[in-house]
Amino acid sequence: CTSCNDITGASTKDLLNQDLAKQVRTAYDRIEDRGVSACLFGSGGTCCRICNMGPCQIIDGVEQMIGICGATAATVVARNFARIVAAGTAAHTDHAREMVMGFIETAKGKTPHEIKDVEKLHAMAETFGIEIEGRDKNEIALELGEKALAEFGQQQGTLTMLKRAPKKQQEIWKAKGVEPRGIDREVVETMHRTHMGVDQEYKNIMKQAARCSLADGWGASMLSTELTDIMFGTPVPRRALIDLGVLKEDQVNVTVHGHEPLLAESLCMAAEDPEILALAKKVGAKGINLAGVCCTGNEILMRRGIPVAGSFIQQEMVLATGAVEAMVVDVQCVMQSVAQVVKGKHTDIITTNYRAKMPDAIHMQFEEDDPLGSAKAILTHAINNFKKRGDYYIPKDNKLDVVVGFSHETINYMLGGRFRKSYRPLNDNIINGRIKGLGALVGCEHYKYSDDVHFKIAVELLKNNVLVLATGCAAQALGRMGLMRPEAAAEYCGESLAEVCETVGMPPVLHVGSCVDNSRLLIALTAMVKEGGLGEDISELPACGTAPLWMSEKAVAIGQYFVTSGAHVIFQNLPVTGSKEMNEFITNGMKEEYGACWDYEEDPIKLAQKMIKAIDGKREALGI
Ligand code: BF8
Ligand code: SF4
Repeated sequence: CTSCNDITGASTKDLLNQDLAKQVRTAYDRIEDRGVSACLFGSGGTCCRICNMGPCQIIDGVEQMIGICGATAATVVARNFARIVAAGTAAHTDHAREMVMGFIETAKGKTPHEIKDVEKLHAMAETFGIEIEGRDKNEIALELGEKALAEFGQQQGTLTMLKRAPKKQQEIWKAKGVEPRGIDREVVETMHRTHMGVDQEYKNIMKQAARCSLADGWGASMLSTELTDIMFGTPVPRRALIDLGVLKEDQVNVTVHGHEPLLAESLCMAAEDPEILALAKKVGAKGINLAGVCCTGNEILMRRGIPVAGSFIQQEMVLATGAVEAMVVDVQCVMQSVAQVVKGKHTDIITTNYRAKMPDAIHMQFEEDDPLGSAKAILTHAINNFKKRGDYYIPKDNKLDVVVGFSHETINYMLGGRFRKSYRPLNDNIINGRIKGLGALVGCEHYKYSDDVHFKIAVELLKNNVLVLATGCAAQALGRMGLMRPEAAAEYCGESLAEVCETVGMPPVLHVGSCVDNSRLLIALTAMVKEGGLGEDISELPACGTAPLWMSEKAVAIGQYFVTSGAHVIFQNLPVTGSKEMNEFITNGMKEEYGACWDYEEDPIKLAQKMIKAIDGKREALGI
């Protein structure tokens, strides 16, 4: 397949060269088969199918090519963009809601989980104005959980965690009228305002897109990260392995794919259960090998050091090995093709969430009131498949060492030292120029571009002494390419950044977590502002973000909340180019409103250079 020329991942190449994988049709084949290039109206954001007078394809500046209803290119592009943000926010919101509800059940003692991080519980209680003196951790957690849950359905006021942002940022949001009132409300209002014949002023639509995205970043995603940390533990640095080679020949391989860690954590606990282990031994397996895929993979990698078998573009490859007894999935980023890849193999795809079913998969509902029971039933099913395993191929040599677990607390601790947790040393290193700035590499992967885009961007940044923070599938891609080993600092960094990494003993690319964990970056950036010396809000920091290979609507919601929070963001493309006005607003006008704007650049090296230029600009403005 021609697009395979763009595959640089050694494990994927190795696997696709095996006879057993040649019978499998993957996304690489489907891209080639389609033979049609992307629709220009769709790519430019000017296809409107919001009402049944359309679909209308709009051409900017051509009178005959406005919508039947009169909608202009700017209106259509803004509406489509806002709906992407709403869908991305909805995905994070539903995920977060599940985590908060699981947290409440845990506080009530109704799950096998417990409140692990009491320090963080107390910090969150303080943010929410909850009394902690003389109270039991579960009592505090219950009140926190209920207050957090109320933020989803809240109709008036503002979200509690907005006050964690730098003061100046909060004032900007207040002045612009974009403080979210309630998490669900902003998603619903965005959908309403982009219905036919409602909001038809593109800047006003974009104002709601900003408010909705803040409900994601400083609302849903942040609640999810914080409460998940309190319940399952805040990540600390640990060594682990990544890539297809983590599958094991002599064990029952169960891959966990999706997003919500309630399922994955329960599977981790069930996999240690003596009864389950005895069952595995009975079928001749040496044990159960749990491995993650996509963001669920990131969650259990960060907190438990469970290996990651593959990222988004590797989900079909994981199954094409023929060595997986079951792939257990919940929500988001699961390709429907996975059920087809396993046809004729012993592997089962097990869906577990009533929201997300799939033809040719088995559904075993994950019961929230009996998580361990559900997890054991799923593992028992997988164990029973072990003896049916036929031909398989594991690219054994393809597994890389990674050091992961860089939560905001870890960065604070590692750079500040055991007795003086602080961002001071990081700020000082930026001020003295050893670290030029921070580059966030986040988001997905897809098949349109070569799969070493993340690597190329990261290497260019590191060479120029920009420290890289990564989340999502981008983080997994960088791990697979060897950039999460401490030794990589000497190999790839400019001299002064290498020195800092070597002194601290950290890799030059820090794995910060899953996609909801981009909220950790908001907290880290805020901590840097509060530490002093780098300006008064996020827009003054020498930092820049990118989600080059964005695939999911969630990535756009993330980009939008970073821009609205003052961070400059560059993607490889965005569906806004069909309207000159919207294009100008997104790449320039937003800067006047929020202190930052979007940009795009297809070429990875040029993209990295744009990031460096943005960082240099901030340094110059700060006079450092
Ligand atoms: O939330 S990075 S492909 S797995 S959307 Fe999906 Fe993109 Fe991966 Fe995680 Ni995030
Ligand atoms: Fe066409 Fe307007 Fe209907 Fe969109 S809302 S499909 S532009 S008529």
